[in-house]
Amino acid sequence: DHKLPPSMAPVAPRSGDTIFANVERVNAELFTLTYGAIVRQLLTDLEEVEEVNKQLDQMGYNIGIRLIDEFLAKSNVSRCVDFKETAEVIAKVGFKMFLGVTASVTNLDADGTCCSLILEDNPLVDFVELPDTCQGLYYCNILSGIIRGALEMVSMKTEVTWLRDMLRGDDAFELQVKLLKQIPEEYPYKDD
Ligand code: MYR
Repeated sequence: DHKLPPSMAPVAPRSGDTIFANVERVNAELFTLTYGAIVRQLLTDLEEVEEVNKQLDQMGYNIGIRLIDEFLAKSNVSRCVDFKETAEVIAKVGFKMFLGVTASVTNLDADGTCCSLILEDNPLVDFVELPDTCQGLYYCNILSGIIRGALEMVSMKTEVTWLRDMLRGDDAFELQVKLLKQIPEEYPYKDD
């Protein structure tokens, strides 16, 4: 099998951790390693890296359409007035809630329907190094799927694309989120 899995290294404990900070960190590490194991398994099971990208995106979509309920319940955010505000909510509240980091919103286009989320810190890729055989893999494709799925449940059809990826040698992770159309009737707050 020529497709090697992402390599991972064990993590040294950090001195000064309180018990609770430590428990949280260990859970974050378990999450990161579990995600790595999923990607590794997909690489083993599927023939093409392109198929792995598709599968990760689909898994993310399926998570996103469920995660939105938890997000709306926990965050108490009210409906966003425009797409830029939606992007800010994802970057500052959504990422914080589910990934423990925030992103910044940049490159909003003139009609306000396309922007970038920049992640400088991405816990999904801690300990990950891609071998040359994985060129073309979008390791974090689950994230783009989650965003696409979550936004679809609040009436926004989007296209979410990786523009930069640190595992490919870029200086940050950049996700482009493009609003394709709004479908109000799918918004879960409708009274029926
Ligand atoms: C609105 O416009 O009505 C508010 C919609 C906010 C949508 C926020 C979606 C959050 C998705 C969480 C992404 C987490 C990625 C790990």
